[in-house]
Amino acid sequence: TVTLTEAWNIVRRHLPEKRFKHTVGVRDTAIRLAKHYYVDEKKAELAAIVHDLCKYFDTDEMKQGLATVGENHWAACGSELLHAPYGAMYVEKELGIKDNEVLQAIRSHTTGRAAMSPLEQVIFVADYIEPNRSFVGVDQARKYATVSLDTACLFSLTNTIQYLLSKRSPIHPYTVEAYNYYTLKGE
Ligand code: DGI
Ligand code: FE
Ligand code: FE
Ligand code: FE
Repeated sequence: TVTLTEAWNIVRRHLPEKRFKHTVGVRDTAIRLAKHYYVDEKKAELAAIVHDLCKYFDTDEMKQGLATVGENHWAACGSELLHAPYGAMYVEKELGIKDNEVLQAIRSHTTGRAAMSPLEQVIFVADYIEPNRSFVGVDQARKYATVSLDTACLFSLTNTIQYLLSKRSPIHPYTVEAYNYYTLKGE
């Protein structure tokens, strides 16, 4: 498996400046949340560093890659979703990352999913609230992140679904399942 330093060097080569800065923000935020919620900091750091590695990969290449492992249901999706499941596949194969908890956190970082592990939640929330993010509601999301991971996830999912509805964009079933799960859990 790659060391954290090796992972950084690969990520630096793959990502443009802005996305690299975002990744630094996600790394710092993920480590902070991991400490706060007693999640493995090293796993959080590794997942954060590589989470967007495939963000600018070719859409067709990612679809084909996912289809080779039988994941054909991504065919209608764009790179904004594909980079997460494909990224998990890619870092396993190309970087030798074998830790399934880390791979799962990368896989679910965009859509979320029902019943995420604490590590998945840390990455999902860190991606949403890292310091370079500046959308309406981000301060609220940062506050919720200090309260509980479930609350922060539900807020992020609700906000994302509202945003997608306002654009008349499709909503991935995993996002809906995650929203339903954390809504029912909070009742
Ligand atoms: O890769 P990042 O920009 O750091 O963040 P991300 O992986 O969370 O991707 C965010 C983008 O993905 C944003 O444009 C919203 C979009 N997105 C999140 N959930 C869904 C979604 N798009 C669709 N179509 N469906 C979803 O469920
Ligand atoms: Fe991403
Ligand atoms: Fe995200
Ligand atoms: Fe990201």
